[in-house]
Amino acid sequence: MEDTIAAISTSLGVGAISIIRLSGKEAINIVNSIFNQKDLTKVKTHTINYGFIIDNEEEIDEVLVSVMRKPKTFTMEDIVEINCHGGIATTTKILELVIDHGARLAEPGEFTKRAFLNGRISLLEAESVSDLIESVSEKQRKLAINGLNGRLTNVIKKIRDKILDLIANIEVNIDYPEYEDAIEVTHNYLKEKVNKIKKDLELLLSNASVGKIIKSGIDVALIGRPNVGKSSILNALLNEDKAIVTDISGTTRDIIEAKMVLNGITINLIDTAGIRETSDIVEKIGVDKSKQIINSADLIILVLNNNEELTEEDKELINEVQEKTNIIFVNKNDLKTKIKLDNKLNVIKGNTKELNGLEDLKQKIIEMYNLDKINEKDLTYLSNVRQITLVKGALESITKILKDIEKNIPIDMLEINLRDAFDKLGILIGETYEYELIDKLFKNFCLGK
Ligand SMILES: Nc1nc2c(ncn2[C@@H]2O[C@H](COP(=O)(O)OP(=O)(O)OP(=O)(O)O)[C@@H](O)[C@H]2O)c(=O)[nH]1
Ligand SMILES: [Mg+2]
Repeated sequence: MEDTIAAISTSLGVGAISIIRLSGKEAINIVNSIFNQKDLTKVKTHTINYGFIIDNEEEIDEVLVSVMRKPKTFTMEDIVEINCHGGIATTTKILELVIDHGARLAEPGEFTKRAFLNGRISLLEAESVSDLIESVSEKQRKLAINGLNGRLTNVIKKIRDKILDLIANIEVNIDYPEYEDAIEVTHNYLKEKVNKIKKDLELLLSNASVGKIIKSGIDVALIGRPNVGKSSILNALLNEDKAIVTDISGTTRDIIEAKMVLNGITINLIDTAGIRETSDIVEKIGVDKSKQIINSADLIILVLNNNEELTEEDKELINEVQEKTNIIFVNKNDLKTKIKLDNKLNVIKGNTKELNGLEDLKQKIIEMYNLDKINEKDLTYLSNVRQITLVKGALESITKILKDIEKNIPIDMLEINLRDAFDKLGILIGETYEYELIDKLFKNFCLGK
């Protein structure tokens, strides 16, 4: 934190402008020593200054230099940004110069890490910065900006305050039993309050699955025997010839992935090798991969052939996917119906020759995931595994308290679980943290941010 750090903050390539950013005590002095127009140590804060970057006598580039003194900056340290002409040669030359003059090359995410460590943003907000940079869709962008404006942090802080209130009241009861103004924390009182906290946490978790969908999309796998038309369905959904289609069983050997968008949500389509017993080594590897995908995908579309009777393999697959979120698509309904299915199964029929049933298939996905109801105005969603795990942990502790209340366990013994929930939510927003963990978290950021 003592070093002055520097990095190229724009993406490195050909472009009109690039920005080299410095943060730290020496930021202004360092840039001043390679700037020829005026004394940057004397300029007002938050000003843009025209001049040339020089290396001894040689002019390197004509630039605009933003000088921002602490504390009203992103990192709460002095920040200088050099706007130079874009392109690899000029930008790297200027970066080399500031490093020669005393700056250290920043690690990925180090600017944001400093913003967090100096108390300018919470950990959730910091994570949103990287989400924002990585956003490719409008919904992802909105999710990230809602994290950045502190909305989610505030929701968590409010829940923490409720827990802290309870802890404080219990402590007062224990330490000052004679104090009459204090709220008497009874089992019933505690039960009511803890139940409310439980509901808050549950709501966060149920919203989290929506956050995940917005961020990473839904993994949808096409599974089935060879030749039933999985690749044809992939192509029809995408409206392009992405996968090879032939009438030879075992055409698809490897996983084929493609993206489509439904109601603004990314659908990661996965076409797989047809599942059957085979002695062909390459095909067998593909079949094994298909079986793994059944377990890892969010949604399985099991494809059956309308023109054939059910085989043992079909039956096994039908059984297997019942335990997963699934849709059964009976393909080739342009041909004579030979398949006989249990009426209880919920199926969609169609074919890829006349493009029949494919809109129904899309509609079904929209319904299953409520994609038409995702409300981006109020997106306070937990958006990664770290966040979800901590909220789950807090919920576990809170649920334990409710069980202990039923067992009539003395109030002062319940406090430990309240504290545990409080701590977990503290780690979530970064109020308490381990340095190593923070280091790891910020390493995922891009350079210069
Ligand atoms: N009549 C008819 N034929 C279809 C339909 N869909 C696919 N086919 C044909 O069925 C054959 C197999 O199609 P694919 O899409 O390659 O089948 P697959 O399930 O990907 O097969 P593997 O990759 O071997 O597992 C091809 O000859 C397609 O033209 C359909 O809806 N109706
Ligand atoms: Mg195929």
